[in-house]
Amino acid sequence: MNNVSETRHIRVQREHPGLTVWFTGLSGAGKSTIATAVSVELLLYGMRVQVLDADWLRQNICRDLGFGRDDRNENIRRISFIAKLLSSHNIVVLVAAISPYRIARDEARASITDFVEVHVNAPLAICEKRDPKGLYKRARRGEITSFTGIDDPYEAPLLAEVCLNTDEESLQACVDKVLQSILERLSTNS
Ligand code: ADX
Repeated sequence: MNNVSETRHIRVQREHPGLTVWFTGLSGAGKSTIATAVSVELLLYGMRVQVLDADWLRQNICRDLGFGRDDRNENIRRISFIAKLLSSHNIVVLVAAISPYRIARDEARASITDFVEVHVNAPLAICEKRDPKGLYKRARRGEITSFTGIDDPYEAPLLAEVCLNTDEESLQACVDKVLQSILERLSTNS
C-alpha cells in the first residue's frame, strides 16, 4: 500500500492510537516546517493531530525558561509531559524542539509509550546560512550566548527512527519519510 491508501485505511478504521513524533535538530534545520507540513497531511485524512512547537511553548508555558542546561532540560520535561498526555488520548503529537541533549531526549522516549525520533539534520554551515531569525549572526557577534551549534553542544541522535537531510532532500521527500514511519507505527499498534 502507498502512503495515501494506508492513511485512508486508518481513516476508515476511524480510530487510531496515539503517538509522539519528536523532531530534533539545530535551529534552522527545518523542524517546524516539516512538522507543520506533516500535520497538514494527517489532518486532511481526519486524524487527530497536535503540533507542539518549542518556539510557541516558550511564549507561554515555558516563558520562564532560558537556554542554560537546566532550563533546556526543564523545557523538554514539560513538553514531554504534554506530549504524553495528548498521545494517551489517541492524538498524534508532533514535537519540534532543538532538544540538544541526548539524555533529555532519552528521558522523553522512556516516559512516552509510543515515540518516534526524527533527526532533522543539516550541516551547521547550512543552518547558519539560512538563519531565518538572524540568531546565528547575533550569536557570532556574541549578542546571544549558549547558542546551540555555536557555543553550546548539539548531541545528534544515535538511533533515530527517521533521519532527514534537509540540505539534500526536498520538503516533500522529508514529509513522506515521516508519514511513512507514522503510518507503519500506527498500523502496527492499532
Ligand atoms: S531547547 O534547546 O530547549 O530544545 P527550543 O527548541 O525550546 O530549545 O528553542 C529554540 C529556539 O529558541 C530557537 O529556534 C531560537 O529561535 C531560540 N533561541 C534563542 N536563544 C537560543 C539559544 N541560546 N540556543 C538555541 N536557540 C535559541
